Amino acid sequence: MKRIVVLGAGESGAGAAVLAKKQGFDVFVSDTSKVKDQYKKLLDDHGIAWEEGHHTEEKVLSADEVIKSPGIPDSVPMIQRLIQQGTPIISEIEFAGRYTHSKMVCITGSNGKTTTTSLIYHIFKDAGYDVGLAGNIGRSLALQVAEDPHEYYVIELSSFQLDNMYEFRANIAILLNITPDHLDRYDFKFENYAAAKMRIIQNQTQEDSFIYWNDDPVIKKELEKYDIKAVQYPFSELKETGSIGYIEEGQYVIEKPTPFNMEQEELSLTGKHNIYNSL
Ligand code: UMA
Repeated sequence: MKRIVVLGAGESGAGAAVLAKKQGFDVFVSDTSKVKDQYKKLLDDHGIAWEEGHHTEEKVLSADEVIKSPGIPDSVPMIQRLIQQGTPIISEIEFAGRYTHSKMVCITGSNGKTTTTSLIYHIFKDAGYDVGLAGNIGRSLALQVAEDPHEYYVIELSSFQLDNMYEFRANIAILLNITPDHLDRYDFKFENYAAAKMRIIQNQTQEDSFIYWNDDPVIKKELEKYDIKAVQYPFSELKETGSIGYIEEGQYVIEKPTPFNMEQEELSLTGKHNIYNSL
């Protein structure tokens, strides 16, 4: 039986472990700190073996595949050992993506992603769609795929989650902005962090959509490096060449794929940043 080791027993790790168990893997969870009671209970309820306070080397290094919580940096010795011995390391989102055919709406960016994720989820929910809210916003995608599946997921993705994503495909990818953040996890190189953010479009096909802020100089520069397959929907505050979403005469205007207008005043979110988030 394939052995999956989950490192970190928080929201991300505990959810990944439940899904792995349901899929019939030999699962072991390890956390260097004390595990919160709610996650201990979740793991125990599913008969999943776990440890706290340390990572037992032989139990971790015997994994066929490791699911790493986003809060664990690559620099920790156990991760370095796993990399050295060639054990594949993936994120919980990558793992969850293998066991669902649901449509994925994924939001990343340095700022505004929680607001935008919440707003999209709210719109889907109000429109009557079967939708789950997941990711960096604080809810495990894997746990929902295992126990409470939905037709659509609206997922906030941090750069840490994107780092260990390889095959996962975002049907709709939204990139709000890229400004320096978490650089300690990226060798203090901004380009490494920007590259992590751009992973949101990897694996997108012509059937997918890519929505991004047209006026972000960093995104603009990054876009030149990629062969983008998805249909692109750039937005900007004001109407400009290329943008399909903008503000004009006090209205939100969306040109494509379905023309849509809305009075700016009708939206309860105010402030400049929320113009971008709303677009
Ligand atoms: N740990 C080890 N070994 C180590 C180091 C840490 O076992 O060497 C353990 C810690 O003791 C801890 C766990 O690993 O118990 C770390 O887990 P985690 O921090 O990834 O915690 P989770 O509760 O699983 O939360 C994670 C995200 N945390 C981070 O990215 C730091 C949550 O985002 C996210 O909501 C959750 O998964 C579900 O997807 C939080 C966050 O701060 C909100 N995100 C950052 C941000 O928004 O700026 C990126």
